[in-house]
Amino acid sequence: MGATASGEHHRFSWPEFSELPRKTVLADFHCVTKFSLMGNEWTGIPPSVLLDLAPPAPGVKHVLIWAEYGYSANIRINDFMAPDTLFAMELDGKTLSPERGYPLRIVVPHLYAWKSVKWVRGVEYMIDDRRGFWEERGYHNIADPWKEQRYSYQEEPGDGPP
Ligand SMILES: Nc1nc2c(c(=O)[nH]1)N[C@H]1C(S)=C(S)[C@@H](COP(=O)(O)O)O[C@H]1N2
Ligand SMILES: [Mo]
Repeated sequence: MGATASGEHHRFSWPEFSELPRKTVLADFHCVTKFSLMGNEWTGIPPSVLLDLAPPAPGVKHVLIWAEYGYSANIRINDFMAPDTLFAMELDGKTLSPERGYPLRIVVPHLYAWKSVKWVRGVEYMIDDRRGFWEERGYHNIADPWKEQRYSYQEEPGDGPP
């Protein structure tokens, strides 16, 4: 949804979506409030596959990942397209459990874990930057754990919407 190249919303049924080509990524997980979980093996669909099927309009710089219960997270388009980002359906070779995001979650291992939205419902392409659930409540718009970008007061100009 949002700023697609065609201007149309693309919808995928679960059978359509789950037949897309999968890959597996080995990744650590960094929560802001908990210790990192190490070495999970996630299997799912790379965002590049979705970007090919539903191309964004020129000028799209961020996506909002939408979930059940109104949860959302803002992810920069280059973090979304990063090689370790995945729409995961399996963890360590097994279908995701409900607590871990069944049937679909995004994993963005190189960002703080609130960006790894569980129970994904949709992707909104954005030309104008807008905050997601935690970013609206004081968390960093970009969230690189190696730079310890936890809170929005740490943002530099251009990291988030004014
Ligand atoms: N839909 C949704 N996704 C979410 C959250 C949430 O509350 N709702 N919490 C986030 C946070 S803060 C963390 S630390 C991770 C936890 O993922 P886990 O349950 O697989 O460890 O999920 C993230 N994804
Ligand atoms: Mo978290």
